[in-house]
Amino acid sequence: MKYRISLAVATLIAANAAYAQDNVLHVYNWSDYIAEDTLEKFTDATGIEVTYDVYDSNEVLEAKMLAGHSGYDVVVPTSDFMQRQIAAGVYMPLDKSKLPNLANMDPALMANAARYDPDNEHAVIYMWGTTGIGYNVGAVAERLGEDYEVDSWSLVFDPEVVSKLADCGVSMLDAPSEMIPAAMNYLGLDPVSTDPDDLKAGAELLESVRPYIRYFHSSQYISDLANGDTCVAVGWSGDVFQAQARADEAENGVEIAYIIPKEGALQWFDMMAIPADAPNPDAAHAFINFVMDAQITADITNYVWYANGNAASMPLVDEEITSDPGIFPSEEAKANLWAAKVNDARTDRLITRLWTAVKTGQ
Ligand code: N2P
Repeated sequence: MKYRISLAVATLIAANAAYAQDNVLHVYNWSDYIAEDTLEKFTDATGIEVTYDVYDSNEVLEAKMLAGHSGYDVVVPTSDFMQRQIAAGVYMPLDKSKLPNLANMDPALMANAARYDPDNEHAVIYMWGTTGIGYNVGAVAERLGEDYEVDSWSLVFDPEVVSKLADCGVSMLDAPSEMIPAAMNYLGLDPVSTDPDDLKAGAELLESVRPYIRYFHSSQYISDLANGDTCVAVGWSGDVFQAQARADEAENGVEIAYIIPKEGALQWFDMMAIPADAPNPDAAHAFINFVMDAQITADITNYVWYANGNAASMPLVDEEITSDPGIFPSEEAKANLWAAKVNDARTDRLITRLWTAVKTGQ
């Protein structure tokens, strides 16, 4: 009798272990990019446990995807990087029969994303935003004067201006494919040009302001801006708004603002995709479908302050967010936004080389 009970128990444990294994989803997403309760709600709804890791760089994600066997089921590349990764066979086609919430997505935005992934075969929009400038209103006014209008990339690219801000801390994204084009655009060059001379000119501009930059990093600036440890950051729209929200909450007297500079800015789309070798593609589809629920996506936008591609979620997004031109740019600002193009390998190598020189100052 004793034996039979323990056998039953052993069988149960084994079955449970197998079930637990099947019911784990591995997500790899950008840092500061999800609501506090999204994963818990997903587990409650599906019984699938989630392991969640974060990154703050497309290059880091790309290296993992190209190496393969990442163990992830859902990842979130930016669309231009994704296009190259799709070409390398990194992602599986989505099974749209498992994604009924696709009906919630904004057709115009999905058509935009389809420029990188025809028919949206491999990915759906997670969030989108711009790469602009976050700044501490008081600290900047103190150094440049109350009347100085912060509306231009000159804040970080004009040595005369940025040198006056160096003491309060200026940071830039460690994102070569975004920073060099921003510099090119400021110089009046086409930001998506792949002409090596244009790229070099952008890098030279960055090198000229390098002495005034405290650091290059793509996630640390949120808390630094919020705490008043830095005063200017080239950063991603929602991250700057998160810094603003944190400062407001802390009531520390720090006022953070975000601008899309008048010369224009990069507009990017981050996409949910499933690696071709994902261990649990069923759970991955379940997760992507869950995120496309109108309320779930609205909850994420309301927490991370990024625009999404989900039309059905819009009525559920806080008015404070939908009415903010830093998050949903005006028609005028939209005309100046540019979209990244996928780079060929040669251009990519040049950008990497130039960026190393910018960062190390040699
Ligand atoms: C979230 C940053 C996501 C924007 N912290 C980069 N595409």
